[in-house]
Amino acid sequence: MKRIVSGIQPSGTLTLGNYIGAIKRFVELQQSLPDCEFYLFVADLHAITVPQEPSEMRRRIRDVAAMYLAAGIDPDRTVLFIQSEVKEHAELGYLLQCNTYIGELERMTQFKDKSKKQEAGITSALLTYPVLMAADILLYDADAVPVGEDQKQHLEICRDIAIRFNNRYGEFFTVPEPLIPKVGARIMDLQDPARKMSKSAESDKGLITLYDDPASIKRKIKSAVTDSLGLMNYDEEAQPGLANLITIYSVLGGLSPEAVVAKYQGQGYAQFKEDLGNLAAESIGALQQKYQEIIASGRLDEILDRGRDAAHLYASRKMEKCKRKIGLGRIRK
Ligand code: AQP
Repeated sequence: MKRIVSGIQPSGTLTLGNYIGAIKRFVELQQSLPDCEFYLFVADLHAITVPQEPSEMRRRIRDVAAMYLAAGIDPDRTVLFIQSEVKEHAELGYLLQCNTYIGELERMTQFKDKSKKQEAGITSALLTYPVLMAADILLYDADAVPVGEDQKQHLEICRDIAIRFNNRYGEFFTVPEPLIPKVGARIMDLQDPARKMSKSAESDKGLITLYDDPASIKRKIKSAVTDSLGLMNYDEEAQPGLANLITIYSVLGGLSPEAVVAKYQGQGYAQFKEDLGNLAAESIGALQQKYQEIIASGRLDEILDRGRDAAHLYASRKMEKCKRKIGLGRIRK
């Protein structure tokens, strides 16, 4: 049976970018692929590669798990768990580090970007982040990993690590394929369309969070940077701000970008922005309502306990075999 694995870090307040590029996509895959198994986790070990306030992060871990369920993840079809509760992630991460080169990690765009932003010391874990991500995926023999465009490079290094390990020790890890959506793989910052919308951004002006109220959502879309051409086109090069808004409309409204352009052809941007503001406020409002229901239901811990146990069962078996392949441990006489 094919297996699909993905995760999100509780490193900030979830954004519309996380929803469109990852969460919504995962829900759609779960609905459209009844023959696949799904593993989904809250990547708290990844989040601490940069400084986090402990109490804030503990709250966010629950929030991310609840938001997955609010978006439509079915806990009976998906193993939903917290990464740090399955110790094999860190354990395999170390073993894979022994098969990864510093040079290839230093080339990672996200490492370069994040280390530039850090004022204080850059942790070694920020550099080895992609190796832990490879462990998250290879531990469960994932066939496919749904991610946004920004994670494509990390998935390529995961594939390289798996192939290298298999060449050295014999076929062992499944080499995963990235599943990147055609539309919505990279939602950009509303104030700076050259930068992706990121939950750890310094200012929240250019990002819509999944906890924003309707008035803020509409205001942020109204003040989103576009251009002075006044022409309704889907052109990411010449009109990146507008193209980003068209992408958001397209995904939330279930229309192709071309259909959105046709719908607003000949009109100024104001009407389009107003309608998009309403659409986004409605979509996020519905998500928030479901989120409140999940929190109120008191089911979250039971779902996460069940997920942890199922993930651990799979991961511990894989880990034991992996150690044997490498030659760790003793021969029993
Ligand atoms: N702007 C985006 N557009 C589309 N997809 C996105 N993703 C993130 N931002 C966008 C996808 O969301 C998932 C979550 O990734 P993550 O939490 O592991 O880390 P990230 O990719 O680094 O996400 P952020 O929001 O930018 O977090 P910070 O600020 O902490 O680095 C991934 O599938 C990602 O592709």
